[in-house]
Amino acid sequence: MKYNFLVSSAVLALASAAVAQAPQRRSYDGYKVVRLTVGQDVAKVNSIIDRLGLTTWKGKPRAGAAADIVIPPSQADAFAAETAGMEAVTMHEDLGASIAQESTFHIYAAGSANATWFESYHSYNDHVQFLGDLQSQFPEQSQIVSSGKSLNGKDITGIHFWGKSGKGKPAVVFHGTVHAREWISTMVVEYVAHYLLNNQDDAEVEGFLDKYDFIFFPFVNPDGFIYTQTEDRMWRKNRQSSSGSNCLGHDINRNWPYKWDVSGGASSNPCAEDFKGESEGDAPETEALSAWLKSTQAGQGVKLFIDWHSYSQLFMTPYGYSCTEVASNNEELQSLAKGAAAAIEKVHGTSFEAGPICSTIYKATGSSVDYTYDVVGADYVFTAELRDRGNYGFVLPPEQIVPTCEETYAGVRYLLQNMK
Ligand code: 0X9
Ligand code: ZN
Repeated sequence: MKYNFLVSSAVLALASAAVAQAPQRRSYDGYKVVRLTVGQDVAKVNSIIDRLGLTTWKGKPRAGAAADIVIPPSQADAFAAETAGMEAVTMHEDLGASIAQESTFHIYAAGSANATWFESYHSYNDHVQFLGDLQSQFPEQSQIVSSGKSLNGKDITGIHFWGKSGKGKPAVVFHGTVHAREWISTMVVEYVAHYLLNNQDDAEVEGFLDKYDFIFFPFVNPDGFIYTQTEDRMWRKNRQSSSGSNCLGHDINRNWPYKWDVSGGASSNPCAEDFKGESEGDAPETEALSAWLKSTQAGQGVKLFIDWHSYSQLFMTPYGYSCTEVASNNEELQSLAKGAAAAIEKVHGTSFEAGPICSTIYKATGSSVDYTYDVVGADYVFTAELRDRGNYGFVLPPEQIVPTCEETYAGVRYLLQNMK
């Protein structure tokens, strides 16, 4: 059974009286999302974006790249006129309609943490219930953990699981939903947990669980995620205020206390999507997670860390803060990233590019990967941008959740098979 989380209150009432109606979110009805080929016209594209007051999904336009631009109905004609003759493809004809379709969640019956979960997106409360249910299906081999509290006091909930050999082994740590709107990352982290726990009769999976502990946090940014379901589907940051500004939100992936001050990889403007925060580590989420990672490293050790994002289909390695600094085990990291990308592609033909963050996507300072690699000292550190490459972007249709999870598991499996 399904209910539309936001649009159809009648269906909602029929489906289950116990499900509260969510407040109306910001409307994106009639908004288009267009991928514009920038080429060498960076200044021109920037000027169009600024003059028409548009937003972009993947940072500022860069030469030789594409810009994914969100256009309200009121600016559609002006945008078409200004970009006449330029190469452009429409990603969403009507972003509001795409969001409505994506927000048709299956009803989750408590206690039923099975594979049908991955057929739709879900509310935050259902996610917490699902994780608890998954844990209670494996009470001897798992526990629910918290790495601390979000700004609004939500636990950063994780599931820690291990095999028959018991806990305390080197940890595989996953982070999902760092950026609130990247819903597919939540599903992927949960899928890998669900898959490993439910496939222990497979000798390979049993071997993985005998070798490592797995500690997965599907929501690094619970407040932001809730906000995408109640107020604005396109929200990215946490919900933190900054002195002297009315804009909210610190970008958790620019706030980690390492190389935070290096210029050119984050914004100092509280209104920007990549606002670094007022001081390093001032986001409660970053503060909690950085301390948690350090203490986990000091205890059982962190073998593998992956920060899951979307979209662009990239499998990346340190560093983000510098395009010239090279990770000390870079050769091995590149070989693993390339191997993971190849394994992913084999499943459904989805091709991923592999390489260091700074040269593969862009310079990013204060990011989780650089901190976890250099300060924590984890052995293998990656960040991935999941599907797609720009057909749907952040609003990935629910039909793509399962295939995305399946191929991502193949990438994870490659790493688990090949790490030393
Ligand atoms: O800008 C980012 O933080 C990441 N892209 S996203 O569209 N998902 O926001 C890329 C930065 C590299 N990733 C990490 N350093 N983890
Ligand atoms: Zn992201």
